[in-house]
Amino acid sequence: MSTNPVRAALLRRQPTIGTWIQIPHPSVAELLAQAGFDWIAVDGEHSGIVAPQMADLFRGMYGRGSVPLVRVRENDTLAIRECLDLGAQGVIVPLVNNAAEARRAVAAAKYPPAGVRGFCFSRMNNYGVDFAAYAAAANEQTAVVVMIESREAVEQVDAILAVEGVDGVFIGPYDLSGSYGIPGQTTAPPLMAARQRVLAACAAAGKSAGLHVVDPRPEALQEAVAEGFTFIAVSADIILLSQAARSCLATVRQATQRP
Ligand code: 3PY
Ligand code: MG
Repeated sequence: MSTNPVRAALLRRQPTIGTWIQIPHPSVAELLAQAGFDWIAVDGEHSGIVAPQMADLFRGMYGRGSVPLVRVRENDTLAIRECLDLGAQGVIVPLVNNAAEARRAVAAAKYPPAGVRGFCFSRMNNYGVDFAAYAAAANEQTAVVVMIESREAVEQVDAILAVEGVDGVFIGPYDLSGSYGIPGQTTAPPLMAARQRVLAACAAAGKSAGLHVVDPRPEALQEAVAEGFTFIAVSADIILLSQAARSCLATVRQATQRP
């Protein structure tokens, strides 16, 4: 198993820039990997993408330099194991509220004795050809990032970060805004205060802070970097496509309406 540069960067609090896939076609993975993202997360929670499609998306990234990650369907041992067996080099686990839930996520991603991941022959170890090498390296090379998406998670962030094997936390701004009773108001003062709380906890724990910048306005991306986030997800395939299409169309419509 090759070294996972994303996990190495997480542990050193160095920046990595990723993006998000919700469209289950390998061309999307090829296009985004070619664009040069450090990592690409396949969204298993909100897209309907299923396991065989994930494997094809990883194949699209293969050889193009982007590390394949998955935002797993839920904090569940089978959901996490399945994605790793298909070749994900790390998991982003949604809706982790406290240390016990963080420990459950880490355990699912690590082989015994550190965790409860089951051994098998599958895509991640070249169908068993590289069984021994993968089994020896996987716990060190597999990234585990847990999502902070609730008020409870913000309050418990120090305990979550103290869990061994949590390489970083990643704020889901929309669920977080919903948890504060202001869905969609992702930059309202309580949300910005929550971000600062999470950033300070990460600095104290020496672990990485991540943010999904869903609407990729340049100012929002610059602000995320300036605040201190290092694990940054830039938008998602559906949004990048939608925004580019609307923007080009608006330009042409405007041009064609000139007298
Ligand atoms: C959220 O904003 O809740 C997310 O999960 C973004 O990935
Ligand atoms: Mg969410």
